[in-house]
Amino acid sequence: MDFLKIQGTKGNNMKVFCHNCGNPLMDKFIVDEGRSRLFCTVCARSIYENPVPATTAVVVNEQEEILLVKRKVEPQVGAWCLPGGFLELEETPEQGCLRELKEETGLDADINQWVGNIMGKSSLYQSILVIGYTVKNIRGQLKAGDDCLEARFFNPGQIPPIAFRSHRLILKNALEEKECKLKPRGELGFFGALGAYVITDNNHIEIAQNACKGGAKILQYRDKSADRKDMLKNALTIRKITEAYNTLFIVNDYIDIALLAKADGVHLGQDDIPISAARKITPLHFIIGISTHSLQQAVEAEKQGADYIGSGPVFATPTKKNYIPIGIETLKQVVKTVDVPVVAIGGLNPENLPELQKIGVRNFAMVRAFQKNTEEIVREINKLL
Ligand code: TZP
Ligand code: MG
Repeated sequence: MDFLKIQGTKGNNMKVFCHNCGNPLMDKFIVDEGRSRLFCTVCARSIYENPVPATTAVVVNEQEEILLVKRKVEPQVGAWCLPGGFLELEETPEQGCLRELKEETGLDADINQWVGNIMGKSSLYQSILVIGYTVKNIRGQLKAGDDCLEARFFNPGQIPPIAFRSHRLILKNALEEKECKLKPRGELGFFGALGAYVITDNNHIEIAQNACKGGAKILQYRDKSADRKDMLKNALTIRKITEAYNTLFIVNDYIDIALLAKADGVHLGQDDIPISAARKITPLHFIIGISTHSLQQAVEAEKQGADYIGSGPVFATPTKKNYIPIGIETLKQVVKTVDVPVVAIGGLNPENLPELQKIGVRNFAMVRAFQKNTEEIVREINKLL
């Protein structure tokens, strides 16, 4: 039995001292359970670590706008999210949800419907269980309070990036409910513009590290040379890096590696297995993106349920040689036609992005342009938004 250190093998946020008697906790193997648990020898019992329960409310007004609050406290100060917060001991989730709504926005409401339980990871609380509800009979005067800097209704087309994955998924669930007339959008739609979509080519780990440091919201591990065993190792390392920076992690081509590394999603090509098949073996909220090379393919990919589409190559590129560039005109049609996020790709560099911005592109995938000075380039591109 070893005394747990503050920087223990179980992570920085695990309990170190017993909350009953204050004595140091140990890591003890519990034979009956076949696993180790934190244990207090003075109290002679296991001390459990559990997810912290929180609730959140999806509030849609008569104009079909969505209520968001700007955070005043860590984590993610200054970012927008749904109203909500932690449960108090004596509350039901429904009561906690309505209390948090009142405290943060000044509004009263009634619970309409449960719309999902999502497990969230947290740098401060390790693991949070977020319980989501839609509400009805909204009343009162909108006024930011408690731990919020601002409370505002947003048109669904102009939602700013939402800080927490759990909130994005709950919002997605809520908007997909039949009685809601708002057009459902994928999780990525609520992530706001992605800006720099970094794709690795060589030096995968270094590029991932620098991309995350520069604030990349999304990173794709694309490895055309390593064997699968090494790919899995790399993917596991990249998962750790991206997780620490709250960067979405997508694996190119290989669903098995994406799943084993607990990536957020996979990027498929036109010749890979269809999205419907991929959905059967991936978790509910797994992101599936797909490369498309024409307007027709883009429309079809959306119909098949892609969470985002790659559209390109926009310009000729040595990274994908045997493809005829689709050009700006087709890309413009794609952006106008499909509702899921469109990621432009192929021959992009910081100089030609303004041209793409003019036709409404907000997500820029690049391979070569991120191979050097990754951190600076990511910052430069994300500043465009
Ligand atoms: N899919 C369409 S173009 C492309 C891929 C993977 C390569 C883009 O590479 P680069 O170096 O950014 O032009
Ligand atoms: Mg591929």
